[in-house]
Amino acid sequence: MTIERIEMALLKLPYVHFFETSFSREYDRTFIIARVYEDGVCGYGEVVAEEAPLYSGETTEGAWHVLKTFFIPMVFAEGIMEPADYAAKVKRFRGNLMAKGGLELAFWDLKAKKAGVPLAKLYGGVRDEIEAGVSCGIEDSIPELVDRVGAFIGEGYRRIKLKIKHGWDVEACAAVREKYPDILLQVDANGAYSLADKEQLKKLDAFKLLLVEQPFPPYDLWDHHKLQKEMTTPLCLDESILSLETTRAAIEMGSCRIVNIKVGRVGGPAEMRKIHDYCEAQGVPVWCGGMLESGIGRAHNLHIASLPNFKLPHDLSASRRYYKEDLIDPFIELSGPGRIRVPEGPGIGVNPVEGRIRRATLKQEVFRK
Ligand code: OSB
Ligand code: MG
Repeated sequence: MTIERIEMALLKLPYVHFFETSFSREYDRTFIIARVYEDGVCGYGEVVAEEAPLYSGETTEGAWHVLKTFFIPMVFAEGIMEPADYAAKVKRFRGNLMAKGGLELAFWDLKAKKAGVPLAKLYGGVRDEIEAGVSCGIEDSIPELVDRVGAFIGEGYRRIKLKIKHGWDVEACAAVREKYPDILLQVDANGAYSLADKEQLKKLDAFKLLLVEQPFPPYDLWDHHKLQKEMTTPLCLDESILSLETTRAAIEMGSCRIVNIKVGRVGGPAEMRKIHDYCEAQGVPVWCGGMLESGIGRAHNLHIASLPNFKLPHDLSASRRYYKEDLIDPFIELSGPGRIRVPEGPGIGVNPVEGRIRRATLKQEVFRK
């Protein structure tokens, strides 16, 4: 058997509610779905690069280019069929981790479907339900934020993450904490601050936060160390965690005490696994971050979050928190207060709906040997 064909599609889906972070307000999500076919079986992956290089240096069009020009031709030229083989060989190319990771995910889905087992089983997952969480963007006003948090709590979410930036940090935390003294609460700055803001950030220690995520830009590991020394709340890194090596540097330096793992940001499941195992050995808990994925990428994340060291609640919410018409059947839903079941079918365990994918498609291309 060989890989018969690989398809890429560029999709755009509108959000049910805009999503604002320290760098932008977005109303829709543009992303790539990769499909790998072997013997009539199709593996699905999602490339989490965004349209603009704000969260990371990657973009959807850049990812499309490197997949089309380098990674997909490599798969055909070298007869690659196994995800581990793909991960080892694609490493010769620098960077472009989201592009690499999206295609590797498709290989994993394919492998699990051919074996007739859910991906969680292939990965060695240890739980059939994961702890959900919701990431709340910046709103027009604090009362609107508090209302929105209340609505999510009403739906059953138990862990809330607030996006913060200059002018939307202490006040936002204070308002949410006052109304909800007991919820699990954390914040994410997406690198908006610098060490000059140390005294402002230290005020966040007053709000019993689970963690403060990525206060400084991705490469400022040493400044994160300096801040962590002076804060009681654990720092957690997201954008800085790009490989096992950057994770090791961050932990050895004391730049964070918790790690956010996004499978796309680190270049795919093989690297995700190395980071997971290293953190576990160090006693550092990890949790699964999200990139507002469609149901395809989110189903992948559910399987990943079933691994043993994914110990804190995740940025994994139900389909309808993100999209009116998610791409999968059935939709992802809360299975109990603050929980989501890991899908039980083969592979990602949810069914992508081709008609919905087609309706959201901006462009598409098919590749063969
Ligand atoms: O920093 O965690 C982040 C979404 C896009 C880019 C970066 C981030 C996020 C989120 C959304 O916080 C989490 C989710 O998918 O629910
Ligand atoms: Mg983050």
